[in-house]
Amino acid sequence: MTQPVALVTGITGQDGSYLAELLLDKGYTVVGMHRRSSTLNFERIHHIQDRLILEPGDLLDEVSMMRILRSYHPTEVYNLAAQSFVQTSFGQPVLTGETTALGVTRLLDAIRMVDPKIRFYQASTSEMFGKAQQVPQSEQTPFYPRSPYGVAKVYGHWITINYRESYGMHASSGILFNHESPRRGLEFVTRKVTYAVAQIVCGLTDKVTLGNLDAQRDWGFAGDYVEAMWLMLQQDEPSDYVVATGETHSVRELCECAFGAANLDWEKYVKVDEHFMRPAEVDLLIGDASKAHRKLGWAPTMSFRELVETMVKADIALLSARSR
Ligand code: NDP
Ligand code: GDR
Repeated sequence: MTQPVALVTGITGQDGSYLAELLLDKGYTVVGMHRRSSTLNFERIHHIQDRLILEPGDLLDEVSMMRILRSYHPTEVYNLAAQSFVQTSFGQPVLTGETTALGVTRLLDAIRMVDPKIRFYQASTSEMFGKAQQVPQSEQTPFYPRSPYGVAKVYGHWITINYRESYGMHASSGILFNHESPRRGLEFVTRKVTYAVAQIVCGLTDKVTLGNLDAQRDWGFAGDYVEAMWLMLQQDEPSDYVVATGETHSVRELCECAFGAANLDWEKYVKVDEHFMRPAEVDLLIGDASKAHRKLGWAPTMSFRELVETMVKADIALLSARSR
């Protein structure tokens, strides 16, 4: 039997790296699309780089995606690429729309023209629920996005459904709630906090400045969530699935847990500054993943505490190794 081929956009990101590992383990040939930059940013995939095919391409450039699809004939495409930082989307709303919204149409349309039988995964998000009127949030909860990022993702979600219904494509969306790992970008709040704890432990700083400590999120482990993406594309029928732990914690609890893991009192080190507050906030996210449990047989394996402790340990190890 020939090896299945998967194309992953956003391969250099947190999820791209975990998904690539999972697909390689399952025997796929993995083609990763990365955008050109003056400095290579393959840190997250360095350990598997020689097993991947890396192709330059951009969600802003349909031609590059057509070329990759025509060259490698993937049977599955995972669209993980996006301008994914909510705060940045307020400062760069147009770029966020071009990439995170219209980029999905460019890729879907390239697939439709090259081979509409290709199975497609869209990285949708709990940010689409935004100011949700319902808790917990499920596939039936109406969207009320609160940032240009959230608005762009709602577009990406609906255009995926539209291509499924218009052209019969096997296109699915995972409505994933926040998921984190030691590979999380340093600007996201979990990693910002765990990295700061490590810096404090190593004597490199004595504080971390945050925004809204009251925001509540349903935080899971990225390694668990990429498995749900793969499972969605193995189903006979395409669909949309919420993927979440079903537990919520505030940023304040995150601080307590992360500093506690290093035997530190968070209140001595955490400062608050307006600069990190958002023009419109998403106050409370908690997901109901019962459809994913039932239909995909998916369940998270890592608790909030384990996740935060793992990230703190990894950051302490990282900074200790650097100072040696
Ligand atoms: P990251 O920010 O870590 O990765 C984003 C990836 O997209 C990077 O590889 C980035 O490349 C790439 N990218 C950005 N712009 C373009 C572009 N114009 N063309 C091609 N590639 C581009 O995100 P995550 O891995 O955390 O998330 C993966 C996806 O899942 C994103 O779409 C995100 O919005 C979505 N999501 C994430 C959740 C989470 O909690 N992590 C929850 C729900 C959805 P580069 O490295 O060059 O910047
Ligand atoms: P989010 O993640 O916006 O949920 O989007 P982020 O970690 O940035 O923020 C979570 C919550 O923490 C509050 N917060 C801070 N956030 C950051 N980044 N920095 C701070 O200093 C800070 N202080 C408080 C935020 O206001 C917010 O309420 C992530 C991204 O991965 C999206 O791409 C993805 O779609 C969603 O998760 C699900």
